[in-house]
Amino acid sequence: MNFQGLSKVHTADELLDIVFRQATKEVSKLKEAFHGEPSKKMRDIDFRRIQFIERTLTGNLQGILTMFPRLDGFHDFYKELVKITLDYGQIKQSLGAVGWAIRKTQDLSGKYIALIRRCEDSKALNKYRKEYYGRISSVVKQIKKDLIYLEHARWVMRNYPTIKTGMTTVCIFGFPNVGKSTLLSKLTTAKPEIKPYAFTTKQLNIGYLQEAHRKIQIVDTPGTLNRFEKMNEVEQQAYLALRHCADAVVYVYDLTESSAPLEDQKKLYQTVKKMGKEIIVYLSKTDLLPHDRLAAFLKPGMITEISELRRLLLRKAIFT
Ligand SMILES: Nc1nc2c(ncn2[C@@H]2O[C@H](COP(=O)(O)OP(=O)(O)OP(=O)(O)O)[C@@H](O)[C@H]2O)c(=O)[nH]1
Ligand SMILES: [Mg+2]
Repeated sequence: MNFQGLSKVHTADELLDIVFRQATKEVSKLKEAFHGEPSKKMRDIDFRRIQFIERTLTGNLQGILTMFPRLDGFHDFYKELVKITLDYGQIKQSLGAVGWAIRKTQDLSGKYIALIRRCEDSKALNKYRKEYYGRISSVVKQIKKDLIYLEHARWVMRNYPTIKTGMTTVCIFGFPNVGKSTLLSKLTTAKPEIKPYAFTTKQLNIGYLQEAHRKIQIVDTPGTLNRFEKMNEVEQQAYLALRHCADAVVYVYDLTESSAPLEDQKKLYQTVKKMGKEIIVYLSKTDLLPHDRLAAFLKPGMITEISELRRLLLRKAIFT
C-alpha cells in the first residue's frame, strides 16, 4: 500500500476561505457577463453563487472521503499499524462527520436556492445571502476538529512504509547493531542508514532482490530487544512486519558480540522461533571473527556468505 499520495486536509477556516474566495471571483465574472440587465442580475447571480459554493465545498469534502483509504479493506499489517499509531475509531467518526457536512451543505443549498428563486426584493435577497454564508460557515466549523484529526492521520500515514503485501517477503530481524541494514544494502539496491551504534534504523527499510523474473521483498527492521511486552512504537512496527508480512525471517547473529551478548541474541532467536515462521540464520561480521570462534558456533544451514543467502532467497521469490 502507498500512503505517500495523500494530499493535505485543509482546516475549516482554510476551506471556507478557499470556497468563498473562489465564489467571489466567479461572481465578479458573472457580474461582467450580466452587465446591462440589472433586473435579473441580483437574483441570478445569487442563485449561481450558491450553486457554485455548494459544488466547490462538497467537491472538496468528497475529495477527502475518496482520498482516505478504506480502513476495512486494509491488510492486517496496516490495520495493526493504524491501531498503534492512530485512533481507528476517531478516523471513522471524522470521515462520518465529513459525510454529514456534505449532506448538510446540499440540504442548505437546496433550501436557499428555492428561497432566492421566489424572491423579488433586493433586501430579502441580501438577507438570504448573508444567512446562507453564515449557515455554511457554521456547518464547516462544526467539523473543525474532524478536519484537524484527518490531517494528523494523513501526516502519520504518509510516513508508513510502503510494503507490497502480495509479494513474497522476508524480514531481517535481530538485535540492534548486528548488521541488518548492512545486509539489506548488500542484497538489494536499497541504501539504508548504517552506523556503528545501536538503534540506527527507526523505520522499516524495504528493498527488492531480483534476478531474471524472480523478485522478493526484503524488509530491514529496526533492531529490537527481547522485550515484546514493553516495546516502543518502532519495535512494534518491526514486530508487526514480522508477524503479518514475513513469509520467512533472516535472523542475524553477531558473534563478535559488539552489539549484544550472544546469550541475549539466542533468547531473541527463541522468541522469534515461537512465531512459527521459517528462519534462516545469517552470521554477520565473520570477517572480524577468529576462525575457531566461528567454527564452534556454525551448524549446517547457517549462512555466512551473501552469495549463498541471495541464492536461497531467490528460490523463494515469486515470478514476475
Ligand atoms: N566488519 C564488519 N562490520 C559490519 C558487518 N555488518 C555490519 N557491520 C558494521 O556494524 C555496524 C552496524 O551495522 P548496521 O547495519 O547499521 O546494523 P543494524 O543491525 O542495522 O543496526 P540497527 O539499525 O541499529 O538495529 C556498522 O558499523 C556496520 O558497518 C560485517 O559483516 N563486517
Ligand atoms: Mg539498521
